[in-house]
Amino acid sequence: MEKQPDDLGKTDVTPTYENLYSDRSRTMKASEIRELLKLTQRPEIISFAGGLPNPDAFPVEPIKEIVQDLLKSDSKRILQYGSTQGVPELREEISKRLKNRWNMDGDPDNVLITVGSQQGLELLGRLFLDPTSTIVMEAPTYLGALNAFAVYEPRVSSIPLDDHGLDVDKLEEYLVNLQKHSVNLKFIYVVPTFHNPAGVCMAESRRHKLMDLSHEYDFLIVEDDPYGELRYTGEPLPTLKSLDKEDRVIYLGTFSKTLVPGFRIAWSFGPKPIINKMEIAKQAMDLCTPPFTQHIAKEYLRRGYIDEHLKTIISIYGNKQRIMLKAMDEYMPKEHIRWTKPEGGMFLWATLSDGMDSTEMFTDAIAENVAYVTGKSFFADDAGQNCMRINFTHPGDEKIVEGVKRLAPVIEKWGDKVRKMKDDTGSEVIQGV
Ligand code: PMP
Ligand code: G9A
Repeated sequence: MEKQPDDLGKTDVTPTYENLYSDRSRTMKASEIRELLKLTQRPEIISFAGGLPNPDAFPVEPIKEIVQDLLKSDSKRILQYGSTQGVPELREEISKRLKNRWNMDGDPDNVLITVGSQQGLELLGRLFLDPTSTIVMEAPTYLGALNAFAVYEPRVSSIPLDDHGLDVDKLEEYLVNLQKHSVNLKFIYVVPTFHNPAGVCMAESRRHKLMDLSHEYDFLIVEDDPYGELRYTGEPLPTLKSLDKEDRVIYLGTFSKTLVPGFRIAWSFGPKPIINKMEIAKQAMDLCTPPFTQHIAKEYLRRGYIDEHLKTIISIYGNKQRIMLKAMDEYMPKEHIRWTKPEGGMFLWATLSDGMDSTEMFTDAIAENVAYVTGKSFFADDAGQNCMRINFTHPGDEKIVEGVKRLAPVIEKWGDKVRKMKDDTGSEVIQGV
């Protein structure tokens, strides 16, 4: 029977609104990680997917203490609107910490507080990118950055990385070529320390070379560093920003991985003219980052709690990484898979044999109640089908072992299948990176 309009004249035909959306909105893409988070909330699934901190390690007691104190002493301020650039005392604490801990020169006016560093990425896209712009990203790269920039439709050139980070020689070849074609490069986006998704660090010599290239070829560098504090072994490396003598680096830091992501407090630290312009763009976006969580974060730093907390999570995450690496070693079919062994961060990056496809395998993995992020999500083009990202910080220790045990037979099954196909056709299946 045909549906009749109800009393208000509405029918139950759902409108699509498609003809109303802007051209810009058509370039928006759902984030695979955000979509997976919905799926992996099912309790039976062991998720190696999201880059989530472990909630058992959240510093609940010190936060409770600070919230109570602040509500008593400063409620009129912490519950009010704040300035767009961010709470001055928090900017002060952050600039001091960047100087003392990482030798990065600057003052509170080099700092803009943002709603997560994800907002820093969005603001940079908004400020710098047009459809005629060219940017360089690593391959693979952080998928949230790909999505943030894609809305502005830049041309993305991907330069591969290896176990020592971005291949700066390949970058140089690319830059020489770019100059021949008079292309103006806006910026290069890099995650040099405990890369997301690859886990690797850019070697120190490469960091120096990248800074030299930025000078020679005149481009900006966006250094995204959510994981730099999470080192389990090895020696610290200098941030690019600390090597920056020409104000070319915009450094993005965040409390999401080192304190709690629910505060949504992060910072952009860069040249004052760029920080000012980002502030203006942010005024139209959200007026200000919530002062409430900014004040809690400020107090957390002032009371000196952060270093103790870092010690705790470094010990927990380092242990989880060892458990993961041991389980991988014990259960994974090594003829079909190899993986990175990072000195910190939150991820392993696994590469499967040529011809295997982590997207095809995904349904089988979910049937076994285990999840990861497919490799192709981290590339601007169609590369990475035979890769996957595996997080080790979020699951409980026993779940890590159990999850690897569930994933290993799925990989074995698909690996054997692809090998048989190659044997039957007598040919190599070429695919992916
Ligand atoms: N950049 C990178 C490389 C990340 O891994 C993340 C979070 N996974 C972000 C930015 C965004 O972090 P947040 O918005 O929580 O600060
Ligand atoms: O989207 C999120 O929840 C943040 C995590 C990012 C990632 O998994 O890389």
